[in-house]
Amino acid sequence: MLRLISATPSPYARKVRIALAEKRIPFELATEVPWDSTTATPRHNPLEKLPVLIFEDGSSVYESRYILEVIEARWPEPPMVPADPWERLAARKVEVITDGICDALVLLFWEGHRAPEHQSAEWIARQRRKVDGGLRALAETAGDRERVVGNQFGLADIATGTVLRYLDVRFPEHPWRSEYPNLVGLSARLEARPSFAATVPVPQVISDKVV
Ligand SMILES: N[C@@H](CCC(=O)N[C@@H](CS)C(=O)NCC(=O)O)C(=O)O
Repeated sequence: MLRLISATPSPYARKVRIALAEKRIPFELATEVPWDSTTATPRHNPLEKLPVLIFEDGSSVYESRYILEVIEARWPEPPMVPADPWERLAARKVEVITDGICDALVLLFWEGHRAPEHQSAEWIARQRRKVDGGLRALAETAGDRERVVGNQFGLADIATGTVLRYLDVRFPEHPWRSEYPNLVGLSARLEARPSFAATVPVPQVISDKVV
């Protein structure tokens, strides 16, 4: 059986879990803390990051965007990526934005773990600009439509829904709900789907010293 190395708060892993659930692909969920030395992640990904999708023959793929492409190629139904080439590019652009927001949020999360005297105000401001710029772009792209891109649920909805819920988990003080009411409605609709409800992110305890 397929195995997915995942972490409960990870927005990257959640994208993959949702795609697998939407396509009804059975898999074994291996929940790990990627920051702890006990994780099996480095045995399957030289970059030491999860998610990692491990096939029956022991081979693996990593990097959430790439994993989603592999899943789409192997299990095309129901499609998560639009058939129309321009819509497909638009959906992938949304994923570029949401992954960029997540990357900046992860950097902010770790900067917040440093002693206050070692934190860089400039670095924090730089990452916050990326988060806010990305959210603004998402809100503009989504508008008030039912789906972020096109008329069918898919990659752009998965990418948008996962970054918004991750914000709630790690940065509950972020004012995205008051700033972007259209994203609030979108997030609520997405979280009502069974694939989202089954993968609600929760924080993990990290035992190792990371920064
Ligand atoms: N670009 C990667 C990001 C994955 C990522 O940063 N995963 C985190 C957990 S949410 C991780 O495993 N971090 C461990 C590390 O960077 O050493 C993806 O989309 O898969």
